[in-house]
Amino acid sequence: MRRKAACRRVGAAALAVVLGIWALNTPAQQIEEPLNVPDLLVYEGFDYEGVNVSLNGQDGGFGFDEAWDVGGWNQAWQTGRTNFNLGDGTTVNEHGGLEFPGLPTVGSALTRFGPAGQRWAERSISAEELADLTQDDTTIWFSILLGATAQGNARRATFIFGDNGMVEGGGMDGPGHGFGVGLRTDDDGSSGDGTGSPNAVAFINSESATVDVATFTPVLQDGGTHFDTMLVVGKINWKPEGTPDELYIFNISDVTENEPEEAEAVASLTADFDQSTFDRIALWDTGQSILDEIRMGRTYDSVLSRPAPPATRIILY
Ligand SMILES: [Ca+2]
Ligand SMILES: [Ca+2]
Repeated sequence: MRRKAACRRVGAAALAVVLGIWALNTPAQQIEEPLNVPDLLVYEGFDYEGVNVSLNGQDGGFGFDEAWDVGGWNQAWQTGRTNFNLGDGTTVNEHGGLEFPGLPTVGSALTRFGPAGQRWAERSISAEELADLTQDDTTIWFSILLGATAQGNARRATFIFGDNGMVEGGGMDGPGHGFGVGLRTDDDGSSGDGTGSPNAVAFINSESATVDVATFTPVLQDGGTHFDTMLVVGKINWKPEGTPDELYIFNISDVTENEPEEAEAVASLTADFDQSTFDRIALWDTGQSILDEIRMGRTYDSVLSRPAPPATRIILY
């Protein structure tokens, strides 16, 4: 019996080693169904065919019940773009997509050719996912890859989970509510240019945004068209009405590390929402910043598309 037990231990150890090697050596793109992890409810990787293709009417990803609805004027919001008015993109892959070490990604990203005009877009989330994303006394998470444009007068790209869309100037179309992240700053009621930092953004029964400027700014390499790609994660703690809901923004530098503590947030905001009205994600930009790999889920692991923390995997094996 002792020998059998020893064999089982050796076998388990060998299997753990093999699985560990597999986990270390398997490129994200080759993992089967990399996005199908527990508690990941909404995903948009901008996996669309073609070069310089309009986002309007595209309906990929999952967790939504409508296609993208795009407004604005001049330079279109497109996928499959690898050239920019500052030159060829320095941070995108051959599909025009952003990547981050260890994060599964697909296809292209969303961007524009330059700062002429502005664009906004929104997409409604399906009722089943909304029920899980808006419960009092729960925590939800989102993640997004951001490539801030090097062009200093156009760093305003914004992502919001809320109950209204954004329009001209990056405000909401009538008083709205939402939490999110943006490169924008606030400029006495209208958006201002940011430094490249991933700022916390909220619309609090307002047409204009409230912004908390982040303490982190990514690196802009010499000659870069965009700052180094940021993996930004948002944590939202929903509270019953009367108690402020909480938004924490994190800059993630290593996807293998444990869930960050709230004290590690680079920006945060609070607002007393009735989040049961939240029904969509909304985007806005005036520049050529790059947005990609939008995820929303019930856990930190889910918005990194990782099945469980490494420690948990070892116990299971
Ligand atoms: Ca992508
Ligand atoms: Ca609330």
